[in-house]
Amino acid sequence: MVGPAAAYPSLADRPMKNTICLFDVDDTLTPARNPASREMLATLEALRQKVAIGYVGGSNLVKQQEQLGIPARRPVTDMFDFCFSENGLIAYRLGVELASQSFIKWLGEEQYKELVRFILHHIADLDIPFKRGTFIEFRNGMINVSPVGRNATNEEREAYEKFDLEHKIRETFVEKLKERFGHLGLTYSIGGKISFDVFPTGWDKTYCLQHLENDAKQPGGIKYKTIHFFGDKTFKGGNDYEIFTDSRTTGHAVKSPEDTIRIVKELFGV
Ligand code: M1P
Repeated sequence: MVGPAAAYPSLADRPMKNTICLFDVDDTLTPARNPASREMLATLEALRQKVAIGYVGGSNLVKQQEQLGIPARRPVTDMFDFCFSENGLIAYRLGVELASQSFIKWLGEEQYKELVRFILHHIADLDIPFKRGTFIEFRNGMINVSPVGRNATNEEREAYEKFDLEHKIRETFVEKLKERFGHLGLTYSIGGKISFDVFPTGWDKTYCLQHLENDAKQPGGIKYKTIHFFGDKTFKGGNDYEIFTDSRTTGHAVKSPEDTIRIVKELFGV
């Protein structure tokens, strides 16, 4: 999958055309916030000859391009049949964007401003070893909140994560938000190392499944009878939990990208 696009059978002509494999990104396809390996890219390419493939990530498309597209030297939207960024709030099928909703439209400007005011005050008062920049990242389907700031380097991310686990900074922060904004119907998901995602309840990774269900209703669309999902944060409270336990999917808990490759090879003989 490095360089120009390989040829794939059309979705209707894949040998297992009613099966799709959906992958989480961080620590499932790539090390967290780092590029995919050549072996992973080759495995995905081989798998795409047999079944439909897609990813469903909490992060935005820019980060998925960095982690998957750049190492393959291709647009990430060409590498998968389905690309679901921000849990599927940004969605592509065969490189074409599908209709999506927005967090800000759902919440409204006034309530959003109140939420931002509370978050930034809370972060300003936090006594943590260091702070960087971009404490709130505004995305289409969610906001991402980071006490240390999204501009932290890889080294700073590791250091912050250790501090956070020991001092429960994010956990306490989320409790306060739940207390203060319980009426808003928001979900807080600690999916990564330095931040947590905030989105309307129900807009977790299961959100992307509606795009697959809609596919069957389109002319020439496919009914996906078997949806394999691979993720590392499949435990309760992890951001893969809901889709992993959903009755529409067959869930696979993985420990690392190498583990994902092993399971895919065992299941599909690629
Ligand atoms: O994909 C998991 C998470 O990855 C990032 O988290 P962090 O920077 O804290 O490691 C974020 O993009 C987050 O939105 C996402 O859920």
